[in-house]
Amino acid sequence: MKRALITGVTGQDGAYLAQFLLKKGYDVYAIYRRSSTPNFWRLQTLGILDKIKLIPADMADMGALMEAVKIADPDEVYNLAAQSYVAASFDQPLFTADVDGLGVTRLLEIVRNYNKEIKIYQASTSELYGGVKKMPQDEKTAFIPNSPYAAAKLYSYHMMKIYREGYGMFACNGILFNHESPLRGLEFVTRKITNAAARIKLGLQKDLELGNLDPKRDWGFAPDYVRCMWMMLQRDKPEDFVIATGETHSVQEFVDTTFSSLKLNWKDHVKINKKFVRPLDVFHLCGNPAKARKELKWKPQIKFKELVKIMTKADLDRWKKHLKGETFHWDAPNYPDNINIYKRSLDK
Ligand code: NAP
Ligand code: F7E
Repeated sequence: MKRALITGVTGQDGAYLAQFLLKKGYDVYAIYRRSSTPNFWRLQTLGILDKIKLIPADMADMGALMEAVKIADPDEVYNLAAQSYVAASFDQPLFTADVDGLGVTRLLEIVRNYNKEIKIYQASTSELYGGVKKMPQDEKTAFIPNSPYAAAKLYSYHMMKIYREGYGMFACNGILFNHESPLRGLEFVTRKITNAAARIKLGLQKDLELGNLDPKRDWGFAPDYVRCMWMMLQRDKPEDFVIATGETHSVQEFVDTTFSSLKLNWKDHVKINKKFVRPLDVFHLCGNPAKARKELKWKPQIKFKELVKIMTKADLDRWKKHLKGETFHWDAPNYPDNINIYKRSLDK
């Protein structure tokens, strides 16, 4: 049985990837952050919390990370942990650099010392192309990061390449364009829109405040993208891949498509609030996934319109059930009793 170690398992991608690997028969280990309020709602929603072996660790804590790698003794490591919210990276640039940048070097050093045969996937990002004018962007496009988040991810992108070329390690960057789902965090623009539109439709909310409506993104569906992470590690040769749909749409188009699908006029509800405008934004992203299509035989199954439909329906259904008195995992964050959290004192 293959063993995988996932960092960032409580996030959108981590949850879908864990589900995917469990279905493939993997023994799934994962690190999670010990916080005052547990954050297992995605794993609970997918019904897989009790199937994952959880190890408390933080990307900033080298010792705990080292212990996690030893306990998991993995064939594959998927590094998805990050301070992933671009806007927050302007408020916390040093923390972002530590976790998203240095955290990757910590992991690489640990793997290099422990077992150089372990394959590592790094969650790189289309944000590396922040200021690029050329469309579409591919693996050969030069990077122009436009945020502390992107700068930290650019550092880790290069560290992956340096360890691959310098030490012969199987280290790959997946340069993933935006990908969304009903499990997307509520502060990201897509989920903020579908959640608010559903609430407005049901009379639970009146308005939705957004920042800049002009930026364009290449939005795909998260489950399609985690499949690709795995595919990258099944090859004989480690390489970096752009993962995208090849289509681009503005924030305003996302708003319009969502509200129209609920028979609402977005102009009656959307207000602009400068609070959500970033010091420096990224205006036009569109990826060219030709290399992934050719070499991994990967292609996205869900594109823009279907994505909006899936997310809007999930939020509408949830709020309808909420109105009937149903509760959800994310309403009641508790550490359930029946999960496999590794305890040093007991297990050693
Ligand atoms: P997400 O939902 O924000 O999840 C981030 C995960 O990282 C969470 O599990 C979080 O734990 C964990 N984390 C944060 N800081 C940590 C730390 N110091 N130590 C250990 N864990 C930490 O992000 P996502 O959308 O799933 O994205 C996954 C990865 O892909 C991220 O690295 C992101 O930067 C990158 N990426 C995402 C996209 C996208 O469109 N989704 C595109 C390109 C790249 P808590 O639950 O405790 O906060
Ligand atoms: O913003 C604009 C905002 O926060 C998209 C992360 O997963 O994808 C994500 O980063 C656009 C930006 O995602 C609001 O200014 C307008 O131009 O949903 P977002 P992001 O910044 O593209 C990349 C690939 C990652 O790697 C990241 O980890 O929407 N926008 N008004 C707004 N954005 C937010 N969040 N909230 C607004 O009210």
